[in-house]
Amino acid sequence: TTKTISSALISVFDKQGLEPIVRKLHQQSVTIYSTGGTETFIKGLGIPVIAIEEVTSYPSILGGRVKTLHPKIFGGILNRQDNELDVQQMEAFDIPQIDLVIVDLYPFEKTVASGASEQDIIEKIDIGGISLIRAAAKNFKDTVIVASVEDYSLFLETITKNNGATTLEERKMFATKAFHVSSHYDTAIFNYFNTDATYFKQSVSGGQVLRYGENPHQKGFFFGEFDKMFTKLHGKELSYNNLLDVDAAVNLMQEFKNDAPTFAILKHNNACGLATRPTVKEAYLHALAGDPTSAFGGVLIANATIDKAAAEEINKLFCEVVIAPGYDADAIDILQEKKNRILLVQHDVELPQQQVRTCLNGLLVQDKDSITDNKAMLQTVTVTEPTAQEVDDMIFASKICKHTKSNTIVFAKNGQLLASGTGQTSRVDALRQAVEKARSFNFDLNGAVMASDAFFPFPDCVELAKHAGITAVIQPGGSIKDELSINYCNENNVAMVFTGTRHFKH
Ligand code: 93A
Repeated sequence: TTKTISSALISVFDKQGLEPIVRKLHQQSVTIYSTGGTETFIKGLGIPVIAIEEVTSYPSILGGRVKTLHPKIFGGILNRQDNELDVQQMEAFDIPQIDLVIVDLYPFEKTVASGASEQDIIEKIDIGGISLIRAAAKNFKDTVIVASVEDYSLFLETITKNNGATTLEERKMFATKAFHVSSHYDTAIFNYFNTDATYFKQSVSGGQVLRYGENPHQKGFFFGEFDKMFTKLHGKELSYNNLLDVDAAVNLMQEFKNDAPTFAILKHNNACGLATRPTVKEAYLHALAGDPTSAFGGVLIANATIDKAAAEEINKLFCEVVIAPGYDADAIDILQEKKNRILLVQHDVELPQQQVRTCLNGLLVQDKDSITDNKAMLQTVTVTEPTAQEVDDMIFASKICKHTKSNTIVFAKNGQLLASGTGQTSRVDALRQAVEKARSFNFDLNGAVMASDAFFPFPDCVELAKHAGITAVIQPGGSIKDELSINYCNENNVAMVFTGTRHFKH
């Protein structure tokens, strides 16, 4: 699988950096074929080079639009050396073998960025070069492709190390890089053409044009297979914000999948109500009680079939979306009464295990936070032990915490979210917000538990919590000042457990 390079086709727009490669190839007695400008450049170095026109017996025509696009060139690149018929045809048609292709494409993006005219930009759509790249990359078993100036030094290193040869592995690696170049190039061309959303709609398979983005002045698109995850029974088209809430809701409810009937209400991607109860109706009512003000216009999700009794209650609320694994027929009748309300049946589909978002001029990719806090991982760090009910509530609260924007503090009691502080710049602010909210809805926090998505840097949080009535606290631990929070809890008969796992969500 190691192949020595005997011949090369070089066609580059930017001649910079080419000299050492050409010299190296010449040193290794490689036959070099080349196009117009590149040929002149190589000749200028005093190195023998064969003009492409000599191979094709055809001049470069149409102002250079057609120069390498010829069966003798593509035959030389694409032939399979282990295929008898290919070998025969190479001979019959007098096609020269081409072992190496070096291409640097017309600078399409640069030309667009320079504000050039449409005509100039169109001329910079490289056809022959991109075809050479694709052909050589496709035939990586026999051919080496260097598709970018950026790979010159790697290529030089490779052939120097191997004394003019390449391994199959190396050729495949160069092919992979080449397809990256070609796909990026075509994407740039597509983006240049794709100036209006109507065209986008017709041309991008799987891309769904949304009415707008997060705000009416922003365009928005969804790429995904929504219908694989949900059956939409009723309602208007989902908006960008609906989709974000549905995503948050589905991920949150995943945590309660195997629990008793659980109902959550979300606003701006955070749970404002969540409860576990023996029936869906009760779960809904206790979720609603968590924050009936925020629930208005919310996204609702249940982990169990919505029956008529639950539907009758839900119907009293103005809400955007209802998600459940199923609905009783009479429940659907009720929930369909509001024309716009979106009803989704959620199918049991695995979600991706990685998350992607734009960052600066690139992307951030990470594994999903797949750790769900459970009883086995709790380590009691106080003299006071939490009660069995507190342990249940702490796990419950911590699961909500994980799906709420940081900094987060969650209060819960008897399988009900009482209040949370969400997306605050300080933990103590999140806590104050949660206390304030709980009080405004007349919740008695005595005997409630507190969950925190990250450790307490100071003991002020446990102090405030204690004063509010909290009797047990769950948090990751790991602050250098943990001891201060632990001491305070010990002096004030508050139980505290560490999970060892932080759950930031930004
Ligand atoms: O106009 S093209 O699309 N037609 C072709 O047949 C062709 N073959 C190579 N452009 C073509 N190329 C491109 O020419 C290469 O990708 C490279 O960017 C450039 C090198 O031209 P020259 O060697 O004349 O400077």
